[in-house]
Amino acid sequence: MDSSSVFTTCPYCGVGCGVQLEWTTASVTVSGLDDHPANLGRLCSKGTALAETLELPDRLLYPHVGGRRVSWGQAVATVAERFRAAITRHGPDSVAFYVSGQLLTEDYYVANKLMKGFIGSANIDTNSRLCMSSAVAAHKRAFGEDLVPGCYEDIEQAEMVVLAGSNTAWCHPVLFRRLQAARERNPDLYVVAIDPRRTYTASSADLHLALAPGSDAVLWNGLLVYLAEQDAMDRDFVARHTAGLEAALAAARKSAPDIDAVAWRCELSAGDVRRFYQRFAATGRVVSCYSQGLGQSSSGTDKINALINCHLATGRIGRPGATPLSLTGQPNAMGGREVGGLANQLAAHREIEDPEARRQVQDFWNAPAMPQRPGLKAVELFDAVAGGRIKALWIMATNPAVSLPEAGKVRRALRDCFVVVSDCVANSDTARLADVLLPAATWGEKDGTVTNSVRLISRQRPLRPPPGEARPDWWIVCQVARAMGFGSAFAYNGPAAIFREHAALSALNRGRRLFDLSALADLSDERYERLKPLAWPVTAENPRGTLRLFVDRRFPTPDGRARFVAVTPRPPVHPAARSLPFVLNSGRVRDHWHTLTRTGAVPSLSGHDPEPFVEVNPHDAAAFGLEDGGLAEVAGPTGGAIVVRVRCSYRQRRGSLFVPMHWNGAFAARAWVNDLVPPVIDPVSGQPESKHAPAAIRPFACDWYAFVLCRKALPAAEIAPSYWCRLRAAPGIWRYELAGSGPVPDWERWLGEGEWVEYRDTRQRCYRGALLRDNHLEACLCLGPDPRLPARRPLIEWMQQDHLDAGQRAGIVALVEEAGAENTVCACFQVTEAMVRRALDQGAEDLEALGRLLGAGGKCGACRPELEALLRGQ
Ligand SMILES: Nc1nc2c(c(=O)[nH]1)N[C@H]1C(S)=C(S)[C@@H](COP(=O)(O)OP(=O)(O)OC[C@H]3O[C@@H](n4cnc5c(=O)[nH]c(N)nc54)[C@H](O)[C@@H]3O)O[C@H]1N2
Ligand SMILES: Nc1nc2c(c(=O)[nH]1)N[C@H]1C(S)=C(S)[C@@H](COP(=O)(O)OP(=O)(O)OC[C@H]3O[C@@H](n4cnc5c(=O)[nH]c(N)nc54)[C@H](O)[C@@H]3O)O[C@H]1N2
Ligand code: SF4
Ligand SMILES: [Mo]
Repeated sequence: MDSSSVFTTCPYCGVGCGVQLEWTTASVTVSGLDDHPANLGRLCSKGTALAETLELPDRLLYPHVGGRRVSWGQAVATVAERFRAAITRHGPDSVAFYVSGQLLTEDYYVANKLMKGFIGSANIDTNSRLCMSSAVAAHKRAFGEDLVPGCYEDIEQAEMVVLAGSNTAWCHPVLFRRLQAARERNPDLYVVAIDPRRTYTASSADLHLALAPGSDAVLWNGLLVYLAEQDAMDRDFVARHTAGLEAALAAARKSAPDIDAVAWRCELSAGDVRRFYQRFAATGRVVSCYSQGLGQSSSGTDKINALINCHLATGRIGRPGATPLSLTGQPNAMGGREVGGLANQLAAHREIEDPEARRQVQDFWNAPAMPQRPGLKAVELFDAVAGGRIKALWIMATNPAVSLPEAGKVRRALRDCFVVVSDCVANSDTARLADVLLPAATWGEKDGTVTNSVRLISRQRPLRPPPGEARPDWWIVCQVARAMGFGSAFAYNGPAAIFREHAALSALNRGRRLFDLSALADLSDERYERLKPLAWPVTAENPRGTLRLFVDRRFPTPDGRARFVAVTPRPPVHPAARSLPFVLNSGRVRDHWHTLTRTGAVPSLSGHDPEPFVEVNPHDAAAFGLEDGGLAEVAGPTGGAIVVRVRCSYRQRRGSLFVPMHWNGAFAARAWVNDLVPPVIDPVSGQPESKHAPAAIRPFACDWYAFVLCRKALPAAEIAPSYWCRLRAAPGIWRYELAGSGPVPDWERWLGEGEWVEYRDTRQRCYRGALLRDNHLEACLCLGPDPRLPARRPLIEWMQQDHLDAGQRAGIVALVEEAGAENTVCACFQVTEAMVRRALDQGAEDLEALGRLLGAGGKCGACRPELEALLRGQ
């Protein structure tokens, strides 16, 4: 049997783990790369399941125009023609690209070059606007450039780690495992989590500050005041290497004069606030990590600067174990920032507004045009699409019909614009609205580089050629550029050539900016192929890269000093109000990735959170007549409403709701959380306030509730228009959860003919049916008048068997056992919560025992925080 292996990088989060793929003609195995500096051999549940994403069921294989399959030549000509026509009639600003932090750096580089240098507009923005733009803006204000100073080793060397607005255990799991391992080695390492929800990250911390949503700036301002008052600042560092402390301190004093005021405004106990401040003041090596709980806010930039202020005040930057640390979301959000793929950047960390930068980049590209001013940022861009000002839009590797605020309006706007979509799946909510669909290669097929949270550039390498006529994104962009008449500037023979040009452009930064890859500008194809992970800057002086920035205490500002920013905290734009009494928060679950196009196809990842849900505090649930496991309608301020499953949990604050961002029209009836999020943005960064919308909730009662397990896809929207959702229960097996009012569906019509084994209890209005062919379970369904239905798991297992024995045959319809705690906790070994509880009842006392009995937690370890909580009886 032939076997081969390749070293590549995980396509999910910004931790940027190195992955080894080994394959034979029969199978592919995935493991963590031991010598990759990001993960040192570890992978989380999503990384571990990567082999299962190699066959995406809804893969887009061929170019389409107007719904019809066409050749690449025709598709490219159509795109070039429509873009050119719009530019000729309405000018370059009538077209736009909306791209993604999931493109590779080489893809991103050519897209940015085409839009800015050749079309001559800055209308190229990206989903990183929804994600990293407040961090970018805060870095620029504080350091003079978008720089993440630290490295992952800092977390291991710290004595205190603050996780601010970050659900690290689920969203950066391998980094979290590194932190937990460091805590095992050093029991004095103190962890503080700041999150209104008691996430598993928070419950694993030494101190959890469950602050009032949106109140972070007050907390950090209060810390700055405390540091000043306790004389805990590094006066020498402040005097020699910073500017602006007085103004920042004055603003902080106004909003957060003392601990009691902070406690009151943040709805925390004064004791907890004091504990946090005392620790911070007394600990030399502190790393403060931040993510979307700070960034996705109408004052996200200020919140991040308020945090950075405290590091500047104590000189805790550029030193081992002491740094602010932005945790990047997507695998290559950082690479996109390097190439300048945002509407307010030019290229290579240079600014559009700077005439010298414009001239230099134009000369370097030998470009015919150059934008003179910034372009439209994501939310404004889609406003311009809705208003008819954008005539042609090209969307690459992102799903804005789901992920942008006021997503219903985005979907309507896309219907009226000429829309090109490059994607690897055919049925995303955005792809379904495209005029031209371009099949993109994806992970496992793509060749190029990505940069993780800590500036570490790693290679993505292909394991096989793309299927059908799918092509890499850089190739697609270059084809269109050529068809538009810009051939000579886009005549690359592969990603290595693009990377060299990107590195050569960055060399113009020498002496001005820290982003500099000049030592890689002459990288041969062969060395590019073998490139090992390394962190920029990569220069003649530091040819192996640079782990930590600001070691010399110099910042890339005109006077070399870092800047304090005076922050006056602002509350969220739309507070909860009488008609919308809840604060709606949104974010991620452990095993899913964004809009489900990849992980929604993977059975082992779908069992952890099988359905769209709203997490509610049990007191609120009781007050609003909501039942755990029932359905609820959640409504937002823009008229949108969704229907999702109720999950009662004390992890949720009273007055707050949490809905995951993942579910959408391709997987559920009405579960777009962004239909409830108004398009409110941070005035500095343009990042939306995705974590805060006012909302109302009420029970959504149905006459019947059902689940169906079957082998073919069902037209669920026709069967149960008010509530349906689909997921992969096992390879080749779909699970549908459905509910409706009025007459129950005619199942035979939908599921087909065969031997139906049935059980009816007309008094209880219960129905169980199983469709057998040759004693092989084809489909089964359970229906009843209330949401509590029998367990799905035994049926899923029986469906995977070739034949049923007599006991199982009888068992199908007699299933009465109620589904309890059926969701998986451990994805690697498919261990459910119920199985863990049974093991605990049988005397398992610690993680080792659970591992021995069930395997749980023994492989990737992403479920350990949940297992630990169950062990603690939570
Ligand atoms: N499993 C998984 N991992 C992922 C992703 C994924 O889709 N799935 N996506 C990746 C991407 S692109 C990103 S950007 C990152 C995001 O990573 P994170 O930012 O860690 O994840 P989120 O769930 O978006 O939000 C983090 C937390 O912010 C909290 N929060 C809400 N409001 C506030 C507030 O006012 N103050 C504070 N302090 N906290 C608040 C929420 O309760 C939530 O627990 O995850 C990356 N990793
Ligand atoms: N309410 C709310 N909204 C949010 C957030 C939130 O926390 N709350 N988080 C925001 C954040 S931080 C982010 S990052 C966004 C993410 O939101 P999106 O970017 O919209 O989500 P994805 O599902 O990652 O979309 C990626 C698309 O690219 C496709 N794709 C995968 N690989 C390739 C490839 O190689 N080439 C091409 N051309 N296509 C490919 C996938 O099939 C998918 O359709 O959502 C944002 N929206
Ligand atoms: S932590 Fe998980 S999802 Fe993130 S890069 Fe590593 S393996 Fe991939
Ligand atoms: Mo993100």
